[in-house]
Formats: sequence, C-alpha cells, structure tokens
Amino acid sequence: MGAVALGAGLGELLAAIFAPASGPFVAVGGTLIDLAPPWAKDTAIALFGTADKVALVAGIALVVLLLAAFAGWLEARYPPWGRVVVLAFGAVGAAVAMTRPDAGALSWLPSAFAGVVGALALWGLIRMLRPGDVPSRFAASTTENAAAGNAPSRRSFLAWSAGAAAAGILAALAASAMRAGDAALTAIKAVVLPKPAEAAPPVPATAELGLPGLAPVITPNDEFYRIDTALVVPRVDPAEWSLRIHGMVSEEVTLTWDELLDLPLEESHTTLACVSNEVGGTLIGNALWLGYPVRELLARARPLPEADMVLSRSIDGFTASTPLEALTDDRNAILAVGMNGEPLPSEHGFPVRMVVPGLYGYVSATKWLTELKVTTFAADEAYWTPRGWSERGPIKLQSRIDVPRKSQGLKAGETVIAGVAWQQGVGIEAVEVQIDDGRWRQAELATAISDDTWVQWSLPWTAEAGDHLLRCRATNRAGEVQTSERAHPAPDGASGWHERFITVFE
Ligand SMILES: Nc1nc2c(c(=O)[nH]1)N[C@H]1C(S)=C(S)[C@@H](COP(=O)(O)O)O[C@H]1N2
Ligand SMILES: [Mo]
Repeated sequence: MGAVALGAGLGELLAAIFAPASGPFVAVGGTLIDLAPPWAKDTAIALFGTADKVALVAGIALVVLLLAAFAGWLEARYPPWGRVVVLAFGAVGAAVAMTRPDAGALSWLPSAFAGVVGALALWGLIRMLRPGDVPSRFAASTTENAAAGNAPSRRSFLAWSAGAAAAGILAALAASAMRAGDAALTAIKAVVLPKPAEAAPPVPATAELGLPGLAPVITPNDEFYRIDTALVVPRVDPAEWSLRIHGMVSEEVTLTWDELLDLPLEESHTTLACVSNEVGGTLIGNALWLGYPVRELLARARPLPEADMVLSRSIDGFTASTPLEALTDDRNAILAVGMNGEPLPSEHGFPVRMVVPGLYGYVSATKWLTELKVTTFAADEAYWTPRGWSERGPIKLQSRIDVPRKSQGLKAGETVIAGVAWQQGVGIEAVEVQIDDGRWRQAELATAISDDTWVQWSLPWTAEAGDHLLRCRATNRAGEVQTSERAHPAPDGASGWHERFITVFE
C-alpha cells in the first residue's frame, strides 16, 4: 500500500507541477464522470448533492488502496506480478490522461511516473521480506530472528512501507497546495472589472421579504449552487484567454480578454437553474451578472441562414447546445465576466461564462468558455445529449416552499408560509398555496426584480397543532398554471407541485 500511495502521490505532485489536470486521480476521475451512465450521475448528485465529486475522489482512493493491497499480496506470492499490475495501472492512467479534452503533450507523464515509482517501491519493499534477497546489512540477523517472527527485515519493511505511504500522502498534499497557489489563481485575484456601461436598475426594496429560512432574492456567490463535470476547477489565465466564434458564419471572430473588457458591459439579474433540480430542490440561484450581449458578437460574425444552434465549448471539453434564436433575440443572453459585483469565482466559470435567461444551465451556461461554434442541431450534439438529456432545455414553470422548514419544530399560532417561484423569460403572475387539500389561497408576491428572476412569495397562516400538508403552484405571466403532473429531472426538467408535510406542535 505504501508503495502505491507513494507512486500515486508523487504522480499527483508531478502533475501539479507540469500539467494541472493530468494527475492520475483527476484524469481517471474525470473520465469516470464522462463515461458514467446517466443514472449513476443522477444517483451521485441525489446522494451527495454538490459533494458528488468529493465522494468520487474518496471512491477512487478506496479502489487504489484495494489495488495496492492486492498488488502487495501478489508481489509477495508471485513476483513479479505485483509490479506488473502496478505498472499496468500506471499505463491505464497515462492512456486515460491523454484522452482528456484538456490533455497536453505530457499529460501521460504523471500517471506513467506514478506506475514506475509504485512498482519500484513495491519491488524494494517486498524484497525486504525475503531473507535470501535482503540487503547484506540485514542478512546476518534475518535468519536468526525470523523464527521469533520479529525479524528486523519485517520491522524495517513496516517502517519503510509506512514511510513510503507518508511520503505519498505528503506529496499529494503538496500537490493540492500547489494547485491552490498557482499562477492563474494569482491572475484571477488581480482582476478588476470595469464599471458597467449600462447598470441594472436598483433592486426594489420590496423584492426581499427577509424572512428567516427563505432563500434571499440575490444568492451570495459562496452560497450559489455549483454543478459541473470538472473534477478540478479549471484555472484560466485571463491574459491567455480568447473566445473563437466560428462555424456557419460569414466571418470568424476572435475576442481577447482585454477586448472583451473594453466593450460596453451591461448588468442584468438572471436566475440560473439546473435541469437536475428536483421539485423543491436547491440547484437554483439568482445573481447580478455583468457581461456583454452574445447577440452583438454574433452580429459581427453574421451566422448563415441555415444555422439554428450555437455549440458553446469550455476549456475542459464540456459543450452546450443553445438555440441560435435564444442568443439573437432581445433577451439578456450574455458573456458574463462578473457575478454580484466581483469577477466570476473560478467555480462559476472564470474568466468568462455564458448566462442565458429562460434555459437550463446544461444547454446555455457554459463556464470557462473558449469557443462558440455556429452550427445546427442536426449536425452537432452537446455533452449531455447522448447521455439521456434533451437537446433543448427551456425552463419549466416552478415554485418551491422554503418555510416553514420540516424540522424547525413549528409551534401552533400565527406563522407564515413562504417560498420562491420562477420561469425565467416568462415571469410569474401569481402563486397559490393549498393547506390540507383545502381551497387554493392566493399568496402575496414580493416585487419581482424582472421576469428573468425568481420571485419570493408569502402567505400568513394560523397553524393548528397536528400534521399538515402544504402545496404550492405558480401561474406565469402567459396565464399558464404550473402542472401537477410529476416528471423526473431527466430528460428535460422536473415538474409537479412542491409538497411539504409539516407537524405543528402545541
Ligand atoms: N464548463 C462547464 N460549464 C457548465 C457545466 C459543466 O459541466 N461544465 N455545467 C452546466 C450546468 S448543468 C449548470 S446547471 C450550470 C451551473 O452553473 P453554476 O455551477 O455556476 O451554478 O453550469 C453549466 N455550465
Ligand atoms: Mo445543470
């Protein structure tokens, strides 16, 4: 185990030095994410929420430990097969690393190195256990003490194994420390965004009900949900960033970071939602974005009349298919550089991401954006499409109960039921609440920031002791009532009414 830990840890360290996304763990983990069948990913998100990646890395670490134990046993019994197994896994890691979308010419190196170091360490360690083979310094005493079951060779084997494992773990820790302190991160921290040429209208004071337990109308960056396939957050140096607009266009356009910041940037509030959000779920957030309209850049490139889709691509290979129309009509579809008055946090796509009101994130909100390919739905497919999700993802009309919370130990008496409702691009006209299958009552809406954001709602309630069932449903500005028909998130978003059972105490 020590040997393999040493190898894997040194592999990660080497990766951290030379090629951030090519470490054995990251490459294998990233590939597992891409290869995972949709149900596995759904289960992972359901089980671990946004901690799905932590769970994956822990899982891989466990497999590595089991492998290490197996290789050690094999090497002791049937040398050199333990070494061969370790080398083979290094080779698999190296091959996988080269298939990653962000692979560089040397991406195979860390895994291969991990394999070789692991195999050598294993060889050295197991040799210590074999009386005939031990280095001469130990040879004399070994045979005498072996009978006592306490041979120095065994003791030194344990010591060296523990040492190797510790060295491996230290190397892995050093690797993650180096990642955290790398140059791109320094560049990120140095970014100062320009003032908007067009500021967002101030948020009406009546947009925020300020009730404890109710989601704030603007989601702070550090509370904003995060969903993506990136095991390691891509660190992009803005000085090296550029966006290429190509494909079915009359003219290719390239835009650098400085050029983008020189354009008149606009602020807008848009609520971002994930297609994986269950009814009542929390994979949704609202922010003030600063960015430049995609429509203006597409106007420079002049899409050909046959085009009907824009395939946006991230530096890590993720792609999203957005209807061309959603990027050329008058909605606030932007290349965002700012989030709630700060540069985009790395986790949310620094330096540039897309934000498109009215579409789920998986078909519109590409983070770490590098490329816009003007194309057709017939010719191109985005990341999630072959994985069981619809190629188009307009946001469904939804509403959610935030308070009372299930476990808050609500006492009988005057209280308030409150939540949020949304259908970006359409807007919310009304929210109704039903208590214990009674009549639907009109909730009071807070002031909406815009039709592109969610809106808070509330309803006073005199709660009587006992068990109650609360339900809510929204009506959009087109007059449609939220459907009661339950649908799973796959393939194009959950539907149904949010229900909450609540016990009210005397
Ligand atoms: N590069 C990249 N961008 C991505 C994704 C991804 O996996 N990779 N996931 C998308 C999905 S599914 C959603 S819901 C939003 C989430 O954005 P957030 O993490 O900033 O909340 O990002 C979108 N952009
Ligand atoms: Mo998503």
